[in-house]
Amino acid sequence: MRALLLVDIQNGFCPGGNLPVPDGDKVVPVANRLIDSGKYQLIVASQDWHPPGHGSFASSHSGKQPFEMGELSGKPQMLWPDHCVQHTVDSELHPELKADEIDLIQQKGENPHVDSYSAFRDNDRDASTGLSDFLEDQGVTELDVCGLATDYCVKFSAIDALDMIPGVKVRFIEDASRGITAEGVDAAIEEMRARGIEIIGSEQVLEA
Ligand code: VGL
Ligand code: ZN
Repeated sequence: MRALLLVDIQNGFCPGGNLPVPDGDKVVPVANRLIDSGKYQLIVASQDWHPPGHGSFASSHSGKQPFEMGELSGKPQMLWPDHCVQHTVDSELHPELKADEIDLIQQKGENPHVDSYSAFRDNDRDASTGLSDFLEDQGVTELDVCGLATDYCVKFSAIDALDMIPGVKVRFIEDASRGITAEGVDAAIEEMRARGIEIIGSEQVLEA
């Protein structure tokens, strides 16, 4: 069974949002074509869902600016602008995303003391969201991953999928994803490829 994981396609990561990914909104029409393709038996979206004052926010660390390194629970942490705060417009899925077709929305990033780039578990790997068990129980053998941002949440989600769902094949859909920096995207793609994740374009899904 083939599933699609749409990572963090939220207002906060699109132009006008609090942590905008360049051209982040451009993934929406591509994601919608994938959703409508009929190629997926299951469609899951992740949603970055931070409480106000989350420890990954620079504003929670005195004297720190966004995009500086800091520390969270004793570990190095990239400090972000306040973003995707629960129940704000910034945290909502992009309004043009075909949300009616999404079977499950997996929220993440609720623990103020640890960041959670992956849709599957916190960065310290202590707490899992339950998504890998759900996908395993559903019999998912092929998982396509795309969304925002390639160099953070998409990469960590794709690699964790491979590590946490027994026997799954994972593909990254490049044109349905955007990253924060060009260098970060190149490194993320290399890392995913090295781990055995196939890098594909949406046309490979649509034309299959
Ligand atoms: C993300 C930074 C902080 C992402 C989430 O969705 O890639 N990046 N929170
Ligand atoms: Zn976040």
